[in-house]
Amino acid sequence: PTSSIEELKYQGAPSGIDPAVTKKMVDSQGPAMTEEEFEFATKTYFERCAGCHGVLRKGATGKPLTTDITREKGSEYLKTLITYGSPAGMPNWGTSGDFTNEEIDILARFLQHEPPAPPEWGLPEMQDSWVLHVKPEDRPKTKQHDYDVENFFAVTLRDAGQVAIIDGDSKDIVAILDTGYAVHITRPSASGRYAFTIGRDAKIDMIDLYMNPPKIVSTIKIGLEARSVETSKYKGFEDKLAIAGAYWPPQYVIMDGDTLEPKKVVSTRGMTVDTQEYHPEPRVAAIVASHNHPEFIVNVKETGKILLVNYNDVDNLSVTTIGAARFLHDGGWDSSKRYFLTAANNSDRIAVVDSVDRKLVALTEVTKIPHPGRGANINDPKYGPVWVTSALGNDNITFLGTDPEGHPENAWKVVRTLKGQGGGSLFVKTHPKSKNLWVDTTLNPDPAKSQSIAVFDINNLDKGYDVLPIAEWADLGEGPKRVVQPEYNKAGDEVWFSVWNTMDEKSAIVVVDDKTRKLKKVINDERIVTPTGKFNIYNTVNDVY
Ligand code: DHE
Repeated sequence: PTSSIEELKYQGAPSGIDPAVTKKMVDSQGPAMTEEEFEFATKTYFERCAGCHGVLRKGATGKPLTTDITREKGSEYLKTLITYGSPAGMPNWGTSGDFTNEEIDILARFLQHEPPAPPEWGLPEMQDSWVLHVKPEDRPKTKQHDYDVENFFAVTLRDAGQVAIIDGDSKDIVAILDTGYAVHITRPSASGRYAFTIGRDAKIDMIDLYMNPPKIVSTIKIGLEARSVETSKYKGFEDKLAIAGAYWPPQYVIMDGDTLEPKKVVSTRGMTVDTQEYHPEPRVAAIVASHNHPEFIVNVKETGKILLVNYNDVDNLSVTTIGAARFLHDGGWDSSKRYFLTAANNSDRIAVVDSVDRKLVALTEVTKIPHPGRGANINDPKYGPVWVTSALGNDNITFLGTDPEGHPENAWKVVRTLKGQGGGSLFVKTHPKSKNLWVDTTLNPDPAKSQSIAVFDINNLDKGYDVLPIAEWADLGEGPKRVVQPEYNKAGDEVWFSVWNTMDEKSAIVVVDDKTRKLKKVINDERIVTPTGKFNIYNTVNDVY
């Protein structure tokens, strides 16, 4: 099956970059344009096109649109392509009614001018943006409330630009905090005391979960657009450092773990892994903290390289560069936390990195557009320890053997493929104490699938799945109500789902009893607006999934 519109819109979500900050360049070599037209096109390009074609139009999920190509193709060709789309995946922006003919004409001319570049964002800009609201010495010495912070959930309220801190035991909303634009993920510090939230606008908020109620103690903007943040977890470095990766400018920054003071900014611009051509915009995707060395593992999307950034001596930074495949996106650990498995989603491969020996051990072929989130680790009754991913492009749920010692014949091979409800899946989840494997189908065009969840019995995988109507259980009324991202509580006996509705409709979080698979609680407080990712502190710190 070809990609659905939902899938394309997912990869092409609006950028966090404010078009007003770009350098305007109506150059004489492109077709005539007014300043207003150029401004309109710049804004529209960031909102609709940059996610796939890149800010500098060098191409990523979408084809390159540099002026050497676009001028040769000319206005008529570009207008037709934008209007009708292409079988290769370009949406039909004209016939869908998204853009008028006049707007398409402006965009076609705009693409024949040099791209307006957003500014760089180095240490001085980061330092200027950095606000230490509460200094470490002014923070409480002990926890100021009776909640168990390890069972807190940091919940992304995407379109509200907020994070909700919800207590997993009582289901109380302990705090709602204003964070970045279209806020994306939260990762806790190794002690579990601090939660670091990053917005698509590259703003990081550091939340002190010991305060009553939890508060933001430091804020920094590490670029113009970003998706990932992580903290140091290696023994002796707990809570010492944080790292964030940016989409624009393409770079990562290492910060002080107590204050977010920026220490070292490193560009990811460079050569692609395969053709070894220069790429000016290799965005930083997932980052995980190694448990085996004082290292951050950094996925660089467009160059297809995985960097092992050793933070033992930040002034003499040593980086191991592992060649994998394009375009690296998300991933997680195997159950032993030695091997990092990550999706190269345009190569339809899973790259496996040995974090002890610092090398690539496999580049396993899977089916169309793997999207694991952090993946799910299961002890397969037949194949032993395996790591599981679902996919955007088809209904396969793919199991990779992860036990080179106990089951060497299965290691890094696809040992089992299950059929799920359909494509458009974003996340899978299980827990070491659970017998369930949960698979969402958030972006499936069929509402019956996007609003429900498939659950497999790990001890009887061939039996197929049951479907739980999560959105129906939430009983919210109108709207798309997509069910997204299963997440366990600390005890591993409850699983939480977001029912992600639009901004003007009601959303909720649905809590399911893991043993009985029955509804346990609907958290439908009106402050829960557009919930998506949920990060249980204990499970995220300890990489339990
Ligand atoms: Fe995400 C993780 C990038 C759209 C929800 N997302 C990630 C990571 C990256 C990423 C690089 C890994 C971070 C890490 O582990 O360090 N996401 C992107 C995109 O580029 C993309 C495709 C489009 C965009 O422009 O942002 C995108 N993501 C989305 C959504 O539309 C989702 C579904 C809803 C939302 O909140 O925006 C979404 N992404 C998530 C979630 C995670 C995530 C919930 C963390 C999953 C986990 O369990 O760790």
